[in-house]
Amino acid sequence: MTRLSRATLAALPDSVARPGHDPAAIRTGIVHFGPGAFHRAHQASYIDTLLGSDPRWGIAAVSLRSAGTVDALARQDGLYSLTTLDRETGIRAIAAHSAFVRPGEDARVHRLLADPDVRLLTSTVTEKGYCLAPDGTLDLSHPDIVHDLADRAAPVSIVGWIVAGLAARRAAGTAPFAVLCCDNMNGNGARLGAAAALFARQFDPGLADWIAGEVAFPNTMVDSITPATDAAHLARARGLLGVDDAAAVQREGFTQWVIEHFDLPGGPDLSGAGVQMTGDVAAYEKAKLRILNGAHSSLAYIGFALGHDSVADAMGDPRLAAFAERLVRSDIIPSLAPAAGLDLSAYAGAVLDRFRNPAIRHRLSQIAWDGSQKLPYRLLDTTDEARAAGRPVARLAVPVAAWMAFIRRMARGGTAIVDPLASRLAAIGRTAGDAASLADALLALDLFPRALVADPAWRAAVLAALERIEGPDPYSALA
Ligand code: CS2
Repeated sequence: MTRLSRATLAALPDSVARPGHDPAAIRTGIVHFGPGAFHRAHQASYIDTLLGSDPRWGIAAVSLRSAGTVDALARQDGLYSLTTLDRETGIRAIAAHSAFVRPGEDARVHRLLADPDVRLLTSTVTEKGYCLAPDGTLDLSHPDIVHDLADRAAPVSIVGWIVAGLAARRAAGTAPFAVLCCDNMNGNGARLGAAAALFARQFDPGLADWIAGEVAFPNTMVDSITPATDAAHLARARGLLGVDDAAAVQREGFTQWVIEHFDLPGGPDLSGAGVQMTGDVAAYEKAKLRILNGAHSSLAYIGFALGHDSVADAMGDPRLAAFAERLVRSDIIPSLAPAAGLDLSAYAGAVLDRFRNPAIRHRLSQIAWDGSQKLPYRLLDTTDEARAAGRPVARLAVPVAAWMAFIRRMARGGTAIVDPLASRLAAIGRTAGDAASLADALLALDLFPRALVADPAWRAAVLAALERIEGPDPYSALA
């Protein structure tokens, strides 16, 4: 079968929405690191809209780790389909990418980052891709950072690349690009900006000061539930398009991208493309991380213990759905300060409804991996604040205990754990004895806030929940 490309675009069925611009006419104004499914389903769909009125903002897709996606995009002239799955299915052909850079093509990345026409650098490299320590600052002992400080011309980390690009621009007198971190971390832009400045400070304090003073790293909130592309989706896309599409993505219809105001003279009109620009993104970010991602991770770990496979399955289990609702309303919302224009209760209701979307098969395993990176922003910050404020912490302990049970089950079952701490987690999961020794060993990891670990009430709640989850009636942990 032929594949999606510029040549086959005109022959797609009428049901497929087309780009509002000529895909051959776009130029490169954005460099994106990590062109995985979430980027293609989210940021690139906004940029595709923007290109309808301004062809300068095509995206150069840079992959630092694997060539598969950039090669698939290149073979299709950058075209791919975005299917939205709700009560009705929608499909749209996207043409937002103008260049495709494989791992190892360092000279091309250097050229792109130095190009005065490139004004934005965006990234979705997942939480662990930023090489941050548990306190959120750059981990100078991370092997990728050690490598990049020793060989600054051939970085392997996003932080190394950002600083290499900014150093070249400063040396050439070119205005800096702005950096939009699009991963699910609290204060994502501020953290990445501080990481870049700290990296630069190791060898050039003047550059570090320039980065801190001149380069915009706005915080962002990104949201759209995007299950990984699987064989079933590739087949569905083929059916809807009549051609093959190896870069097809699927997501829910809902999408939101909120960015803190930043100055970029001559930069893209993102708000015209549906992005919400705001003075205070922190309230949105925190609400989204704690309510949506916190509930997601809770459903993933507890759902796994109860034998569910997808988020919709987990929400179809009345006892688990009721627990998620109580967790969100009684434990998570009280940790969020009221914010202008944000009705937290309505937001929570809408999020839980989105989880029920029967048209989406979002595997719990996709959410469960990288727990050591996700738990802090999603659940532990909430819990530690509840502890400090004297609010109950017992229910918030249940998903953490379920994560512990998940790690043990994976390790004992011989499944390779996906997590930057994989080898330590696997060793603990394989060798720990009773629930108390499993909990003790995992709570010694530095991802847990010290004050929380020292709180006897929380520790006892984690242990009680773990014993129930690993016992004959895991539902009893939801009581
Ligand atoms: C999910 C998120 O995989 C995960 O951990 O919780 O990717 C979630 O689907 C998105 O943040 C929704 O915007």
